[in-house]
Amino acid sequence: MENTRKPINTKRALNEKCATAPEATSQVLTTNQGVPISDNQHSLKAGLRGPSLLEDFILREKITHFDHERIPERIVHARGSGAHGYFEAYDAFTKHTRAAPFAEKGKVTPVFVRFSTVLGERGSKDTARDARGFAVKFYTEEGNWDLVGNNIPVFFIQDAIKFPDLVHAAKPEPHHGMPQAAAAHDTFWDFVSLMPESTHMLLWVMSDRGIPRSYRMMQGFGVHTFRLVNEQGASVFCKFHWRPFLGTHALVWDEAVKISGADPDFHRRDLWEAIAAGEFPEWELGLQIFTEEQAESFSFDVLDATKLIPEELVPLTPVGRMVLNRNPENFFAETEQVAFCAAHIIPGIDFSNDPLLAGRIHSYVDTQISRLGGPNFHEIPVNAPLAAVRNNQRDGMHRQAINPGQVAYEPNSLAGGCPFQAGAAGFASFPQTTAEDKVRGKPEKFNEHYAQATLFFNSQTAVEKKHIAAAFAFELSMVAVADIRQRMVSSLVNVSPELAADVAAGLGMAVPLAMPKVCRDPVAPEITVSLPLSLMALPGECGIRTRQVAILVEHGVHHASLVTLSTALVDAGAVVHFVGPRIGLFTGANGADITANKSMQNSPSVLFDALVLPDGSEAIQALADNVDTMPFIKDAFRHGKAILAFSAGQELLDMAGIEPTTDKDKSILLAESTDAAEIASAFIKAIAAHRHPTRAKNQRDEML
Ligand code: HDD
Repeated sequence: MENTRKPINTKRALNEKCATAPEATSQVLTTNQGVPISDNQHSLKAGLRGPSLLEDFILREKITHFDHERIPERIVHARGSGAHGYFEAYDAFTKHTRAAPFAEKGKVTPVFVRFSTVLGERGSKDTARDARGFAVKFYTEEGNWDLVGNNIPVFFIQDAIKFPDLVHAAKPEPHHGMPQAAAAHDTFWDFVSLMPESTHMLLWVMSDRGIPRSYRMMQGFGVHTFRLVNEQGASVFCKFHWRPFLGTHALVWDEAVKISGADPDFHRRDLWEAIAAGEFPEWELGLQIFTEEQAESFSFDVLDATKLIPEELVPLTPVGRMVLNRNPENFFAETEQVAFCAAHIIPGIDFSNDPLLAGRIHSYVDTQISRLGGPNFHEIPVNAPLAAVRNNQRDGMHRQAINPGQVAYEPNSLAGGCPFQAGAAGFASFPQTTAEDKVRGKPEKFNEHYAQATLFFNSQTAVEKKHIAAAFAFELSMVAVADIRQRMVSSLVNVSPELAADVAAGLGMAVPLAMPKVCRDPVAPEITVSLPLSLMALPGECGIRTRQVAILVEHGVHHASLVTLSTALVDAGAVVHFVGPRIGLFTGANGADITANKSMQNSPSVLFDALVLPDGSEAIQALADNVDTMPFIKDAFRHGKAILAFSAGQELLDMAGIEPTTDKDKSILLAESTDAAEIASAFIKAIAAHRHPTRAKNQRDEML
């Protein structure tokens, strides 16, 4: 049967029929049977003070539907945010794949993307230290292709059989249901300290990558080695990388913790507001293409998902860009009901023998059956392919398609043999030769657990190393059982004695002996440093589009300088907020009004990327008297943000104990209010540098 449903981005007839959008006019309220409802405020009673009646079908329908509104949340990645968009191929990439999105230059394929944290429940905070899911559904004319990846290119375990144990250890502990959205507890560290293959991914999660600034500012990775297969049936191996055009940026830990209180929806809001404002996030898709022969020569096994391929060995080939340009219309219908499945591939893409991937191919379809209530989840609009669906699968819970006719089998003659097998035009698995015994085991290279963890650590800048050590020390400080801490630090000795010493110092313990290694005779790694693994080592200028700038205001501010500065910031793409002791109108020194759209209570400085302290002595006096002002300024400083202080505003810096710019730190700028136009470009540059972790030595700390 032909799938007659309309494309995913058009309004469906059913939706239009049921539309009750706020802007709808002349539409009466009805029951789910379409019966107009005269009174939605009172249940049916026998007399005004009498008992409610069982016959009130309107009340019962409404309450029954409400009782069943919640569906099971995802077992992992429950907390997420999604958006629609498209992928555009830079060029035809048919040399290596017949996959539809890469068929020709400029080809556009619709996508739906869902970003997520892994551990927290559906209502948990966005800024937990965690890996982030990065799942992309491509609606191609050859069916849906789901690239279900993370913002980290490696995984904790090598074999899917360990996944339930990993997740049980990491999720809230089963006896008391704590902690929420955090790996900082005994069972997680017990498990990973007994599972040295986790070490490489631990390094990534403890690095700044575990606390991204924004979903729009993270990389994405397909993680596994996949195959690309071309029209002639020739195959190469491939790894998928998404790179954000806004750069890859992180929060600092204290900031992340405070944001989770100030705005638990921080990443969801950021994504939604950027798209709503027309600031569409973009990523470039780069592929690492390599042959089986090359793979054989590497010091690691490309089927081991705890290993990456350094870009020095196989550089990225850019093949296209992805743009997210439309927010969902309904969170539940789209973001919650979207069902990603690692099994969803299309002709031109195939699996490798990665044993982690093999388990995923089973797991995702299986989980959707219970999460979305049956085997027909592919009919939910956000999951429905644009490609026609024609087969003999029938019935089941929540079936939407009305399949006409007598025939639901193949082969048949009664329906003229339709639908018939596509033959060479259809999906055919790559005919990889297999001729080995069935075993439960793994190749020797899988036993090497530390070389790439060391590579990652050694590739970081001093600040990043410090953050990694601090994150390990923090997480392990939350572990009650000393033996677990000891075992984990003994594993870190194998990564780097420097790291182990820092973590041990942070925990007030001696550095233990190195944990014995499983792999006695490792192959020497090809490289010892890979700069793309660091967020800070390579220079990158990504501008200030969508960066949030707080300008403190009070009665008596110097109005003209703020107008000049904010105009320059907005022209450069930043979002400027006037933040007062309350929202609403303030009168500037010249009598002109300025409206605060945020208050220091509803929006503390952790929600902004940069801070401006205004001129105007009356305003500065009032701000100095306000209990919220010093924490606002001190946090902005502590979190390495660009700060600009005009004339009298510099007194607030003094009061906060912050000394102005030194050679080391070009991010605390002082200016006369008359120089607002001149200082704007230096301030924009300082904001574009994202964070300034190296503050002056005589201040609170050398590296933040
Ligand atoms: Fe998974 C969800 C990513 C290993 C089983 N996974 C899920 C999501 C992402 C990933 C991004 C959320 C998709 C969404 O937004 O709806 N998972 C990964 C990556 C892995 C990985 C990058 C390793 C490379 N996962 C993995 C294994 C298994 C699963 C080994 C099981 C054997 N993952 C699931 C799941 C989930 C899931 C239980 C929960 C909800 C869902 O699938 O739809 O089936």
